[in-house]
Amino acid sequence: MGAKAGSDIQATAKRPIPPGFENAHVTPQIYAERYAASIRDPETFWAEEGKRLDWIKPYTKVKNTTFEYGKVSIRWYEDGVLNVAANCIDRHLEKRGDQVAIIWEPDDPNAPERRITYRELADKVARMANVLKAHGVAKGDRVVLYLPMIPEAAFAMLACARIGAIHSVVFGGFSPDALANRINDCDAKLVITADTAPRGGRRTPLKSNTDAALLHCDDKVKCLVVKHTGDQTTWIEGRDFDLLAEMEAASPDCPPEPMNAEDPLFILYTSGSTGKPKGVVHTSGGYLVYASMTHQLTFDYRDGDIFWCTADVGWVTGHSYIVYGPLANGATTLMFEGVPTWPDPGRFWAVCEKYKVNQFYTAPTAIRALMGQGSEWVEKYDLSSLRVLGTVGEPINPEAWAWYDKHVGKGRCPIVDTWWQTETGGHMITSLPGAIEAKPGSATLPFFGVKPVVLDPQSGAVIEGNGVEGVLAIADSWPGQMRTVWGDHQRFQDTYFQQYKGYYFTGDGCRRDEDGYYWITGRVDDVINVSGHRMGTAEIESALVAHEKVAEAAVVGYPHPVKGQGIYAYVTLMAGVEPSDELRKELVKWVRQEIGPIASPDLIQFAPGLPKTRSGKIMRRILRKIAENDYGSLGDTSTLADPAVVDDLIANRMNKG
Ligand code: 6R9
Repeated sequence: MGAKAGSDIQATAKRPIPPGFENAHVTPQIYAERYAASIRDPETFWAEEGKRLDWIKPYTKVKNTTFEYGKVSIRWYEDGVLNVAANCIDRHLEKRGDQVAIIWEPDDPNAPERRITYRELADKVARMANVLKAHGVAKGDRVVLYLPMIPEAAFAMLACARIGAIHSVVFGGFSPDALANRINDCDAKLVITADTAPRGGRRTPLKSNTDAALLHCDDKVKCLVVKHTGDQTTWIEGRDFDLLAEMEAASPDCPPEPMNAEDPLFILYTSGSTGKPKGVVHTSGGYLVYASMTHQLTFDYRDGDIFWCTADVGWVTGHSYIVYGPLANGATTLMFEGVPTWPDPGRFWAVCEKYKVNQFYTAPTAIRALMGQGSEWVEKYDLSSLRVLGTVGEPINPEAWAWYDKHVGKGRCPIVDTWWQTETGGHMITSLPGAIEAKPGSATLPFFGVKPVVLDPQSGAVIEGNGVEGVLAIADSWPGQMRTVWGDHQRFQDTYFQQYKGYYFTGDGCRRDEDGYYWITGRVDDVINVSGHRMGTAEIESALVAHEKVAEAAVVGYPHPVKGQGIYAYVTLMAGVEPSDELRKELVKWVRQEIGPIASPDLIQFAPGLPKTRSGKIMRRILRKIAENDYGSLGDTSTLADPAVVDDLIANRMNKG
């Protein structure tokens, strides 16, 4: 990919902002003025925004950041002292103690829902915090959460924040091995899990997965178990403890620990282009300022609104827009345990109707899956409460956008397409309901304080002007930025600041159209985006080669109608092993066990050889083209050690259109 001249990039039409947003938090004029101010003088801008939080000791310094490779350091509000849980709970009690903070909708539509007020939230979180303390968890210790989508997941995050412990949530779909790796990487003292996690009528055995994981961890790691479904589990006396029972017995009084703005709040593991997931570290002050501000402005959140983000708390979207952003703003946040298509494809809309949801935030993959089931599932429900719709995780194709707009939003709800990453903490490029006109498929314009730049992928030179294409980087820091990779600051610098000196490199390609709108074109590294989830191809490859029958593996993405990208694996077997459909199934099962169901290959092609350069590097470009069924344009194959392997790969390709 190189820089392109403007002429071949068409500017699509903007959709006018629907009526009713004249008094939005951000209007076109406010956006223009405040955005300019945020770039001109970030110090003053963020000094003001920092006041949205309650500080135990106010900051006097605001921004102290450098992107200089070798010296990368990011500090915001660095002499301020606060407590994140106090900001999400205590400060709301006087005004809205009886307001519902969390609505919980269970997987089973016939089971009772839960409504937790801010006062009840305060009680639960303090009790859980005291239980953690009683088990020896102190400020700075790591706690891993491996939980269903239940309010206890939010309580646990906030309980950690209250005592200054650092949480690391591991998505319930990850395998015991993946869980063990994360527990060990951050050296966690304790794991909080549940007996089983119901989803779509099935149950994931979280506790037995945890048992399996803990076999690979230090004996000292304790396990607190939420008895959620009542399913039977094994129990190891002295290691396993009944969390809900201990909370009952604990004191409801737990003073919040004063934390420096730069003390870590959480670690969240994310896939990169190398095999080992990175522990992305977010800290307390800047992260919460940014999560709170983006939640309020991107969704035009107002007091009394019911906000629903359908993500899992195991991903950053759940952290920032189910828990921290909404609760910092005193919002009512909906937490859903189920899936969009169970018991039927009307479930999302039934939930919207039931709770009169005002803002609804989901992923394009869910929209595509529901679109495929027909609009009659939407039409059955009263969706008149909806005001703003959002998407996140991957580019949204214009067909899915149009369907979402017409059938869900009835043409009266702005759609915000929010581009951001685990690393960025909150929205970076997004439309704003009352201020930025949408274009279907474009994330539109930068949020306050964000300075995107398009770089030439080869030279790294900044490409100025509109109607251009390149890789997306950010020129200066913002408060929600990750601070480091847990235990490996060098890796942090190498991953994000080495290739393009002086910039934060996002790993995404993008174009900026004639109107200055940003269009994310997808990852430019070996990361693929499957149903809005990031997967490192290297991770799947190392799982495959760990199988005794596999000699070599290469994994690439290919276009998938629902998932966005599917996982295509080329596998070379050990000498003497015969390829078979049975072996394909065995390998899929193997990867599910090693990493988790989200990493299951969609297509496996057995290949006698992989295309390699003479120096032995696998030529992924060629494998990608074949997986995309686009082998007519393989480009230069002259550097291949053995060009004949390509013919075999094409003849036996699995995706025939
Ligand atoms: C929040 C989240 C980040 C990667 C990112 C990009 C892709 C996210 C997008 C989008 C196009 C959007 N991505 N939002 N691409 N339009 N609105 O998803 O974090 O899991 O870390 O993934 O997802 O490729 O680099 P994360």
